[in-house]
Amino acid sequence: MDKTVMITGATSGIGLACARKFADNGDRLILTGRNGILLEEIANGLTDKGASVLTMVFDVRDRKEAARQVEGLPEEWREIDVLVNNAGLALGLEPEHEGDFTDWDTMIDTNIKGLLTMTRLVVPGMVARDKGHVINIGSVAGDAAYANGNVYCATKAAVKTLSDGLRIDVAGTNVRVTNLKPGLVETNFSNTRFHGDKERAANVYKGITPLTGDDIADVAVFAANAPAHVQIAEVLVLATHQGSGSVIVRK
Ligand code: NDP
Ligand code: 8X3
Repeated sequence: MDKTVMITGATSGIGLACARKFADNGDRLILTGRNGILLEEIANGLTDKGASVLTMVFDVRDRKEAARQVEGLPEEWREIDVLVNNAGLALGLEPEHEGDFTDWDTMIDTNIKGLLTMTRLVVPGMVARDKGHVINIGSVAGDAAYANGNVYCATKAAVKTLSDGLRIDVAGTNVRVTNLKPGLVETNFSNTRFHGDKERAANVYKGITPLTGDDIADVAVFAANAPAHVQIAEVLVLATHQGSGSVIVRK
């Protein structure tokens, strides 16, 4: 309740679900994304329900713009309590030796470097105030590679290592770090991964009841509201008929 929560990539899927769930929890929201029109629509919908929302339009890969906007936050929005590092994507599902250089760069620049940029910009304030929480959206894909997942899996393995590293580095403070690792969540993720091939994207969720963005957002809100001495360090959330990143039993 009453926390200021910054969510990156709040225009879709897990980020949007987090925006709604943290708003329901009575928190103030800083929503970031690339699509300013959509972001504004989402913010208006939440404001109509009584939430307090600020929007920021930038690409997490644009370090200068991200810094300009975070450093230019209005006084009353500067004390960020929770950073949800959610913006991210997979592009392609091909053997590593046949992958696309541009897709690789985009995943690395967004999932690793974008997350690091936001952490670097926001966490010093948390440390100075001796209060805060970083929730990184990792993935089951970061626990072990699956066939053709190579670079995406590596970016999520990096999210795990960066979460662990940050947790160690702020252990002397009251700042908490959570690596929240979803399994199969039905969002726009597969559409993006398959460059808009809707049929291929739909097949990912065939024969199994996938997780929803809300399922993941519930865990994020729970972690953020745990008592101050409790640090939910890492959570793996799988669909019930999913055994691991590569074992999915379809009916
Ligand atoms: P969606 O595609 O539905 O949402 C991704 C969000 O990230 C969108 O708002 C998108 O904005 C934003 N985004 C992507 N690139 C950038 C960027 N460079 N700068 C700013 N925002 C950006 O997918 P999900 O909700 O599923 O994905 C959210 C996170 O969850 C990702 O980190 C993903 O890796 C992770 N995840 C997803 C799982 C799944 O099965 N769906 C499972 C495990 C983890 P835009 O529309 O402008 O691209
Ligand atoms: C998203 C989940 O299994 O499609 O990170 O990689 S998976």
